Amino acid sequence: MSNESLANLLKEERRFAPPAALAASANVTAEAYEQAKADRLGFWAAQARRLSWETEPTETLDWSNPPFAKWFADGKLNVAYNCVDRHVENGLGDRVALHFEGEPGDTRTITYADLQREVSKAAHALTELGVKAGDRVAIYLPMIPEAVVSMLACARIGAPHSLVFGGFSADALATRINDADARVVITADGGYRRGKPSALKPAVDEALTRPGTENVRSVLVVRRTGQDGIGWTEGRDVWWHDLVDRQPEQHTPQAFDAEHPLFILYTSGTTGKPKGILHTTGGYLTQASYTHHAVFDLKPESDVFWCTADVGWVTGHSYIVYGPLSNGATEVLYEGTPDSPHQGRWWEIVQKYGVTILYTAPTAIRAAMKWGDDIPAKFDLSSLRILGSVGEPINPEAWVWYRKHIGADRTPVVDTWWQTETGSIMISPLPGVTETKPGSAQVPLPGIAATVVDDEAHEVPDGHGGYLVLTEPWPSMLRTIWGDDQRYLDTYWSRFEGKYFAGDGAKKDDDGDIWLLGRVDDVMLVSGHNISTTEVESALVSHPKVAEAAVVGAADPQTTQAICAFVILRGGADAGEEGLVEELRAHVAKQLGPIAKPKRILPVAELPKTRSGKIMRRLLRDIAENRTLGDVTTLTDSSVMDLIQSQLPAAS
Ligand code: 6R9
Repeated sequence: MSNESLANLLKEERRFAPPAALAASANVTAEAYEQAKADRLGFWAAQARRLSWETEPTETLDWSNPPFAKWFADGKLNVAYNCVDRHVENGLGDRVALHFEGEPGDTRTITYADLQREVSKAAHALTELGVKAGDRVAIYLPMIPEAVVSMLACARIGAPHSLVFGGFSADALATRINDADARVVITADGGYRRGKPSALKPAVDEALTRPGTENVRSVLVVRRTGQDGIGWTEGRDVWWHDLVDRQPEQHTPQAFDAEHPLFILYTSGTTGKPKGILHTTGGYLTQASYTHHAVFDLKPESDVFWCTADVGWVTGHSYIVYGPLSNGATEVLYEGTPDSPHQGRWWEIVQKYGVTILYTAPTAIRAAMKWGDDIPAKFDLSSLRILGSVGEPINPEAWVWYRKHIGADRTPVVDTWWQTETGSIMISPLPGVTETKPGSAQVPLPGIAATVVDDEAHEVPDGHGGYLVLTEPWPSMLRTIWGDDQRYLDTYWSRFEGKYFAGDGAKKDDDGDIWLLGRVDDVMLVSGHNISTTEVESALVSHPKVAEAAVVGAADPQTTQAICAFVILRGGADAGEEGLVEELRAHVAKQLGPIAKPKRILPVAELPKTRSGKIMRRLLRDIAENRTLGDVTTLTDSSVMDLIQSQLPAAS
């Protein structure tokens, strides 16, 4: 990426200091950066002591065979014990672990003592099904407490889980079952989506007819919707309430090696078959736990934490299950969508449970902006004290809207950069320390080494752009790609020698703070200039009529690529308004310079997104270049593409 892209840096001068009271009682202060800098491994060894080990590790990092890391290798621990039992033993059995809110409005309150019983029973049930330490279990469930219980039950018996988003197709499920060679699948008859039951079990039945899934001997089925017409294979399928409910409520956890596999989670990437990202036990839990404590300043006795992600996304693994529960948090688990039955549903939940820390994705914030400021204004959101964002670069306008309309212009916003591969948050402000900048993830956390390099792997000076790299191993790093060490080396460690290549473009501003610019595959080349999709999108979103934008480079005979923007307008704006497109083009030119002016701007009603809310620019590129659409299996809603195509002006 050339330095040319720098000319496009959006000028963002707004700054927000941490609230004084928060800073005064913050879990982590500026000192942590100093400590970690002076002794990085000593710092992580100290964080590992946040956990209960059956055998304390004496060794912190074994990097003798890079990039295959071993953290805390001679230590032994049980993850479920750390997330559940130890809190009960510490007298916190009555503390609420999960406030579950189902989409139809049904609720369950699950204390740590309840969770201990449920996880113990589920662990016995899996053992009865023949699951042993090391066997893989696929989990294909809606956002219901059994998803959390299943993950912890697997961890308790050392059986790595592999979650597949409910809503992925039978094909996607079959590929993942096959690759991990899963022995058991945990699913439900269905879940609720937008007020209606939506079946899950039929996809499992179909997946299990595909070659390569023969080793699945049992399917454990939760009854959630009670819907009819659920197929049943005798001898293979078993109801959760028949098997789990009759198990003993006590279960003795066994300690596993720190490097014992904890889970596999598939990321689709842009090409090729999905990559099974492997995470292990001690290092993963150390960093998930520490980052949750540090970035969200969690006070377990008084906070109510809510991460809106699906458990099938890494964000759900680390910040619904392992981080919060290892810290003894009280949290909300919500099954449904933000707009069902009304567009204020999330804010109603914040009010109802007194949520103090909210962690969500830019896509949800931009949707709320589109629906209008008056909706959150109807609810009491005064319990909130910290807001987090993850999943995509957050446009400065969306950041400021989030702080103002959800956080009453009072709460810090922490923009957290990380990946399935990194396991936990890597780059983020600390809410009691960092003066925040809208749109920037800013600084690597204590103990994390990240920077921006140029094509030749040289660190760029402040004020320049390039590629984001991680220069030292970290505890929750992926250990490999399941079954494919070579692909692990090729994908992450071959681009820049000795450095982890994250696949994201980034730049450092004049203060050395990091700004993420989107996936490098998405960077556009226009008349010899590299232009980041993120910056053009942020410029568009800074126009009062635009709620959301997705920008792609489409092949162009004159300029190599031409910028093509798809925009969703804010509530009230009219897509047919005369001169609107010209007004938006001029706005981008003014913000970023004429080179970044989109050639085409197309107002649309929806954008194609993955289940975790990321815009699938690859599909928009197919549209912009009049190609047949590529793989749409990881799309939330495939009808979106038909909708967009039907809205396009003919042969423009
Ligand atoms: C946690 C998660 C990882 C990719 C990552 C980057 C994008 C995530 C971001 C962000 C800018 C942030 N990403 N957080 N970009 N700012 N705060 O999202 O994991 O689903 O594996 O995606 O998401 O492009 O490389 P995953």
